[in-house]
Amino acid sequence: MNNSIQNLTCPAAEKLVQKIATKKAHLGVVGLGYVGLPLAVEMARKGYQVTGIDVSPEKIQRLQQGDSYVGDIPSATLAEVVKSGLLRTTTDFSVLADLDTVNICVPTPLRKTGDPDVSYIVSAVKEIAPRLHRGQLVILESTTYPGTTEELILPRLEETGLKVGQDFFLAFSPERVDPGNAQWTTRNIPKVVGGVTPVCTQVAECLYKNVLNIVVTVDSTRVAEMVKLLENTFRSVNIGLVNEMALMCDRMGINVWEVIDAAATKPFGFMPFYPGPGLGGHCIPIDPFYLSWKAKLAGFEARFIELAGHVNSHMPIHVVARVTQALNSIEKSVNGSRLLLLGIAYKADIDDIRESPSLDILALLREQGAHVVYHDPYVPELFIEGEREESCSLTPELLEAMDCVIITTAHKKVDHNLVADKARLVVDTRNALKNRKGRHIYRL
Ligand code: SAJ
Repeated sequence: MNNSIQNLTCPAAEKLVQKIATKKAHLGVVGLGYVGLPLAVEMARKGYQVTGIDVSPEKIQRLQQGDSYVGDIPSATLAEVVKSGLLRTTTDFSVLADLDTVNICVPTPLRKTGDPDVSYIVSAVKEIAPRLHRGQLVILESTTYPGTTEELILPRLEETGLKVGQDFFLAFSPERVDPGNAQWTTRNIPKVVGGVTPVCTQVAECLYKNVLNIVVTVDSTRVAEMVKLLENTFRSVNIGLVNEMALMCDRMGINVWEVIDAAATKPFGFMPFYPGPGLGGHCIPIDPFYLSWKAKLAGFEARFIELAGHVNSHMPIHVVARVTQALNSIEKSVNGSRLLLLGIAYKADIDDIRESPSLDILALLREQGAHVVYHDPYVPELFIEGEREESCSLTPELLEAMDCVIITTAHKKVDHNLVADKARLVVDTRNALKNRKGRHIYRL
């Protein structure tokens, strides 16, 4: 029981803190994806009555059967909290009227125009607002531009006549879930949170302190929103830098991988990033553009973000140029060549293909007339423009039949030495072959 929040000047806040501290609060999570479901399960495992709400009947059905669709939550763990009755899930938003706290964990993608798509947040708030009641805490967790909580959510909630910081409480807390990371989990990743008012921050802090290990409070929702964008822009810009280093080293005949490994021996002031075929995933390629979009509205051009985006999005084209160069060495054109793409997922040892640069490379090679098949042990099948494709078995015969093999994602369970032994040509965009030598091996 953790009610180390003292001197609250607001009776409704005092009451909510007491309910949280004594585990009598009924907690809610809207959006049961890779962020919301682990949070809901963590809350239930701490003994709270939790209601998870999602718009997908299929998801709710699977959850009610204790069948997890999120890799980080084993079905056994899910089944335990479902069976105990502590975690209930539904598509019915009317339950919001009975909830003391609501965490919003919905997607925040980009539109085709490159502008932020906050429609999922707006939809969630439209369900919350009419059911908002005195003493309720609402926390947005979806990654978004600074100002979203106070410009998009706050007005819609205060239209009810209830006053923030007095009747209800509103905060922002960036999600930091790293799917597949066994060391850093929802429970032990430090949780940053900032409220619209100091009381909002204190109430939100109380909730997280009773569910998670470490809570870091900041002064406002805007600071909390910006924290996440700095974290992911940091990655995007540094990946862009190292991709540009790769292009530079290629032009200068220097092995960039060796350079990075040697630089990484510096025990301070350096953090290694690695070149790759481009930027995949639903965070890093997207989050920085939420920031640059908002900065532009403030009359500021976020040049690092734009430049990193340009460099990173160019990498698939560079990979295709490497493939062309390799095929030329055996007097083959891309057109008509037989190619194997090794790895479709956007990063190693996961099955997520969202924004994967492998898909861009596949499309570019096919546009040039190549016959491309793929192998990815985590992606057994793929649908491209409605056409279903299957992952080929990685056999010596398959490798020997290819004109060139392109390693785009270096899954640990793939035998890359077999590839180097059997393939006529290899374009290795991930240094999966490490120090293997051979005239048939081309690196980024
Ligand atoms: N990538 C490189 N070179 C690198 C690192 C990554 O090319 O040195 C590529 C990856 O192949 C991938 C993309 O960038 O295509 C993104 O990779 P990522 O390692 O950043 O992984 P993500 O997208 O799963 O990012 C998540 C983020 N977590 C959240 O947003 C909550 C990010 O903040 C984490 O730092 C990251 O996981 C992580 O550390 O694994």
